[in-house]
Amino acid sequence: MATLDLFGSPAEGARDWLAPQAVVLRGRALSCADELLDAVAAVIAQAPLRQMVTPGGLTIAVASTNCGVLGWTSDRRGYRYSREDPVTGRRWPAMPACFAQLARQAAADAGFPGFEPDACLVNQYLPGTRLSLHQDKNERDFGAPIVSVSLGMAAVFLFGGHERADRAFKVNLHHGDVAVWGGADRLRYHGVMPLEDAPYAQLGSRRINLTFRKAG
Ligand code: MD3
Ligand code: FE
Repeated sequence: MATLDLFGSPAEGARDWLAPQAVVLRGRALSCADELLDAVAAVIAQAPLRQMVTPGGLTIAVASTNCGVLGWTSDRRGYRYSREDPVTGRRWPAMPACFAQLARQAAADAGFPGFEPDACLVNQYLPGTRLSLHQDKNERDFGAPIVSVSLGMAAVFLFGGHERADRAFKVNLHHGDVAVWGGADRLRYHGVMPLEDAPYAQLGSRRINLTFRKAG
């Protein structure tokens, strides 16, 4: 397997193209990371992190919540986007302004102007948590890109092809990195290797990933 960035944090400002329409903007969120983390805490206070269940009845290792008009949920009835948080019965917390601004600007930097996300999935990984290879296909319109922001502990991301069996390559994602992918690369398989425990300053032994989508 080819590996991008084997050694430590890459240079802030670097752009690592994984495919023609998939790029990692290194350190793109660093200048607003403290504000993002405060906003994450406020979202979690209103809509707690929870481990969802797959339609097949398996508990998902990643703990999740959402903000924005639409939130991604999974239960025995299936995967879907909903306006209400099934745990609280209320609407998901509003998307913080700093989230929307970063997602919009990062998408534009990567060649996707006009991205207006209506959904932000907040995923928490603890040491040992992994996310198996999957495609993101619960959204209505695959024309919009997806923007993902990594905070806290580093992770090894798996970037695959359009078939589950296609060879995946590894990409290290660090605190502050922002990944954007769309167009022909929107439906690639991807996942996250089991997280290693290397506590990160402000977050301790946690990784938080924000995934911005146009879902509705
Ligand atoms: C896909 N989350 O919630 S996003 C998910 O780190 C999800 O929490 C992961 O997959 C996470 O559905 C990964 C990061 C990402 C980055 C680049 C990609 C996904 C990508 C490029 C192509 C396809
Ligand atoms: Fe995904």
